[in-house]
Amino acid sequence: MAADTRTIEANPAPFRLESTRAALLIIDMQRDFLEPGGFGAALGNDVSQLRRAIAPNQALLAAWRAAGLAVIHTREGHRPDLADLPPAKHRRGEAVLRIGDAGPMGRILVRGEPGHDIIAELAPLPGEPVIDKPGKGAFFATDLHAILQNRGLTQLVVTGVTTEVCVHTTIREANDRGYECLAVSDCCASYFPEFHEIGLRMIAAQGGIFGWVATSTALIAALKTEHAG
Ligand code: C5J
Repeated sequence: MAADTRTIEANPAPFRLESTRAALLIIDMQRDFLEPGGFGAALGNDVSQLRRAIAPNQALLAAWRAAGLAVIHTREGHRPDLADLPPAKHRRGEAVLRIGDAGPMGRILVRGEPGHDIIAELAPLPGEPVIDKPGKGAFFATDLHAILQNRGLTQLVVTGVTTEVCVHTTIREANDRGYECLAVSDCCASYFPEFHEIGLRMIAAQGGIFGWVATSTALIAALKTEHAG
């Protein structure tokens, strides 16, 4: 792909997307978080709050793939023997179902189980790396940094769930590693709308302390623009 730069209308300032350096990083759009009967629902959450991000992600993913840019997906989950599950994470809360328990979509948040899969609407294509992460941040205990470095990818356009947990943790980790991060507001979601709003504001505050925030409309418009600028 020829290198080009596109300017995205964003907060706190325009974001200059460089096609050969940019990856779309889709965080944890998994059945366990987005569908009834999964981990999110077991924690007492209303999954419809997250499902509003599905259609914008589909539109962005289609435009991004059509432009020929890199796509990376992540999934939060654990080994079937739960050896990578910290006891503190396992014990936490008053959940009906805990990580590793059998639920309607298989064992909760366990790799290889149906609930751990990425939702069908955003299924990865062959060649798109899928990062399995045991924590909230996509850099912790994964090979994401190596994959990005090996491919010369230094800009991350981040979408997924949940805004204030895995999206935020990943953007903070990426920021400290020198990546430029753009969060796509309507392609992220939280079980708590107020956390979503504040989470996005925190990214762009203080001159973009963690990065930039843009809408999928602005991003898709720039991706469809013929000329660099
Ligand atoms: C959570 C995530 N919320 N993907 N995980 O437990 O944000």
